[in-house]
Amino acid sequence: MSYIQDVLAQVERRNPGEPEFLQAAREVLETLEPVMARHATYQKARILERLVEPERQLMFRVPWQDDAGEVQVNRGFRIEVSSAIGPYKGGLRFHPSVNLSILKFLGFEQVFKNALTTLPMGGGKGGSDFDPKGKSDNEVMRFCQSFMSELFRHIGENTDVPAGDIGVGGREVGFLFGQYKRLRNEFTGVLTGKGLGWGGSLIRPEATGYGAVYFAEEMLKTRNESMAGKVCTVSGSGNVAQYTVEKLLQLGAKPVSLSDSGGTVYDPKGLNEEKLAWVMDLKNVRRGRIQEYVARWGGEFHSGATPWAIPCECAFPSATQNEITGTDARTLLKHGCKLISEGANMPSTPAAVDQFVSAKVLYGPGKAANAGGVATSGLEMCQNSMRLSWTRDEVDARLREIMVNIHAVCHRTAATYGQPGNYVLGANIAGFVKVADAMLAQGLV
Ligand code: NDP
Ligand code: 2IT
Repeated sequence: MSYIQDVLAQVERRNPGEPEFLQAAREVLETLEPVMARHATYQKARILERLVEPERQLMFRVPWQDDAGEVQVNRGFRIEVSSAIGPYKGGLRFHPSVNLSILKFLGFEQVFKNALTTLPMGGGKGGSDFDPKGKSDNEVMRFCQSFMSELFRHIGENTDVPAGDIGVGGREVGFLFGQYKRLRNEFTGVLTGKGLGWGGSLIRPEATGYGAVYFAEEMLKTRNESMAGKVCTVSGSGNVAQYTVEKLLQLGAKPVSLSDSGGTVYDPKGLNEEKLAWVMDLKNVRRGRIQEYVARWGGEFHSGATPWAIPCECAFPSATQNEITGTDARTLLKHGCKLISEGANMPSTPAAVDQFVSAKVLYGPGKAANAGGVATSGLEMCQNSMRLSWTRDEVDARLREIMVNIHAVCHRTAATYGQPGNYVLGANIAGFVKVADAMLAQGLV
């Protein structure tokens, strides 16, 4: 068995019952064969064995009281995977499916993604199995206060800087920040995704979706094409999906779908600014279901379905992990889909990734394509440190430049390692080398 397969076998033995973490570890490690072969020092220093073991994993009880006065108990987590190139950085996810495996996969991916941004951020992830759906604002506040009453002792602006992810948006970051400030008696940039009036950055809400489209544009340029006129499917209808649609519209593309856990809306006429504004109100204010779109704007609702059976030229998975199966990938390719830019983290199953890579379509894996969100979090940290705020145009220009650079480094690295156009290989190797070299320089830690 090869060295990498040995390491993976050990990861499998030591992390039973963690399928998502094993999937992420396998996906990264298997593309590192050529770099391990060229740099014997990485193997000697056991860089891979160290990276698959988070520096620290925190699990804690989160008791809170619901509006009926009943006591509820959830589980809280923070997985601090690597501080090799900066403070731990990564989002918090509140969703009933959250468990150790999901957060370890997200934290592991985050390490390489953050390295690709070129900003000084290590990797981590956290969250809870708390479900914000159907909860009152007061219940969400009490939960966030209880969650932060334990988390505060482990984080800090130079230690670990959480942000949002699924189920954690501006409302939750506000409640979390308020409780941190109260417990520590200090106003610092300990969280990103803050409100604009209290330390947030312009463009942070837009950044992940905008970034995924900027990355797509760069991939298309390698084939002398542009987004204009392209029919695009988008999954999800939360933060990432909404701003993906906004940027697609700005570039003259035609987004035709959105989804949530109830199913998919297909609008063959395409979304427009007015329809998107209505969706933003539905999802961010009224907190309703995407199915309601059809009654207001027409189109079809495909109950319980994902958007991947809808013919498209470009696909933007922006909901959750493993939302594109091998069968979905086959259908997408059969319909002529030539670009997939992942706004979500690990939305394609290994079978889907294999098909995209062997079909040589433009496939931008999440750790590259959705890095705009955390990159702009890095820009928020930078503004907080300087006690300054940049303009919208300035932050957007920096985000754009970062995405262009991530594309360039992934593209170049793939070519250097003999697989031009393979962004999976390019992203994994480029992210890994930066972290591995920092680990070598810092000794055995
Ligand atoms: P939101 O909570 O704002 O939206 C999530 C969307 O995905 C909702 O429409 C939700 O539907 C849907 N969804 C979530 N889980 C499932 C599921 N198990 N099955 C079907 N649909 C589901 O989250 P974000 O938009 O922030 O995150 C979306 C993805 O992007 C995630 O993979 C996240 O990790 C990734 N990401 C987010 C970044 C950010 O800055 N926010 C940065 C980089 C990546 P429903 O409401 O019905 O659950
Ligand atoms: O997956 C991700 O990159 C995020 N959820 C954003 C993390 C961050 O710290 O902004």
